[in-house]
Amino acid sequence: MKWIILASLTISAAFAQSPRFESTRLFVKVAKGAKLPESSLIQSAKPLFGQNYLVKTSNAVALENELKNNKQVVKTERSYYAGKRKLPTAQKTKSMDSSSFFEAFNDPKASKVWAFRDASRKGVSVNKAYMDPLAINKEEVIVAVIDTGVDYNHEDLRDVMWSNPAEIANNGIDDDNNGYIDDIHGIDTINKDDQGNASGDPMASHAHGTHVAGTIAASQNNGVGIAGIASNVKIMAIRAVPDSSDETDADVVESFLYAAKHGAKIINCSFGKAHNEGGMIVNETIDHIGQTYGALVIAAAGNEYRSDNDNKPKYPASFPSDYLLVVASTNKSGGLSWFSNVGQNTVDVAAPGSSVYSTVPGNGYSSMSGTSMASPTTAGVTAEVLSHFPELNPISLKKVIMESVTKVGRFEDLMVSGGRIDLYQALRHTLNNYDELVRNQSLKR
Ligand SMILES: [Ca+2]
Ligand SMILES: [Ca+2]
Ligand SMILES: [Ca+2]
Repeated sequence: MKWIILASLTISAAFAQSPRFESTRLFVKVAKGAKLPESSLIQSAKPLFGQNYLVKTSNAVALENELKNNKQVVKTERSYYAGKRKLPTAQKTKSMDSSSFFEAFNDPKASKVWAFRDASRKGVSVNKAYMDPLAINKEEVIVAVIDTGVDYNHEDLRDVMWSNPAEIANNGIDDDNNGYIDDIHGIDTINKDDQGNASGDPMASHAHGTHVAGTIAASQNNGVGIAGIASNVKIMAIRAVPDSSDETDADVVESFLYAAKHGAKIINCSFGKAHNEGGMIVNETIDHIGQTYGALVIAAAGNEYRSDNDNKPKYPASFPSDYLLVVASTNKSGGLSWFSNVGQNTVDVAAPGSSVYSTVPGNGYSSMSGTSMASPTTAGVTAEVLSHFPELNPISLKKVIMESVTKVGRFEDLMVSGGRIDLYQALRHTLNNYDELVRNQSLKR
């Protein structure tokens, strides 16, 4: 499910049933040096990372039982569904008082993105950062949007889409031999071929993912639409969240691995579920891609009306990985959005997520609310910082975002950093502490 405000309406229904899992897929972790055991129940197996496999099977429960006492097998995990939820609808956008603050961009609708305002006006200082830029060359950063797909033909997104350099479009061939045919802008893990491979076309099935992508990276200064927060980002689109919001653990793991292996340094997760059946494979995957590929995962805290994630964990937001930055939502007044979850120990920062104006499919624009929108606001800020300082590893990057927040008194007990992120301050903070940050990174290795 996506973390959108309407989600809370159906939450009790989701808990009423016992959790559903995929009957034809099972995670299997074998002992070091061991091979995957042979079994008539195993149809095929895909190595994931370390000793982890995703196995295609005729019967996941029977295979689970068969492997239970096998000494070569460390553990098995089922691939659970998130549970069906209702999706958000676009809201009417009130006209904004855009005349009273300066604009860094010529995009006609950029003034509707209130997060661009200075901290004193409860935004994250995007305008200020661009009006007073650091004299540093910016490198391109790939940001993966794991969501409902992205309208990669949108007028304000088509120029910022990532393209797989080794793949030739529309020839029906997996040119780069990565297991996906014609994966130009990303993959669609929901539409699978007969062999169970994800399709190569992540076109949007719902407005959610397109909205998330625009917040991060919509083309700046092209005289059209809005401006994204980051200036040198390519969006990798990964469709893993169905319109019924019922994503599976296996698709989430596959999405993380695809994103990291193809160069995404920031991965936005505006989705999650309010239950976990004890599995840790998603957390292990986040650790793996952080350590091996230098990727930082940014996740929405969830929208269960101030529910405390410390006591009622949400996933992936509440996993313990150090490579996870978890985001609550703020409104135009600077306070916590009415729907946003909190967590003194498990939610890291807050960012604008109420009435966020961004791109929707078909060259459209609209407002949406949710921690789903606060997460990409943070992904955009984080990507812009990484563009300036590409040597930062994910741990340092998370640290500077958290240390440079604008403190909000009431947030002290609600999240780790106690404040709202700020692009201008994050860039200055990184510049001022750069030597120390990079030195500490090298000591860690
Ligand atoms: Ca391919
Ligand atoms: Ca091809
Ligand atoms: Ca634009």
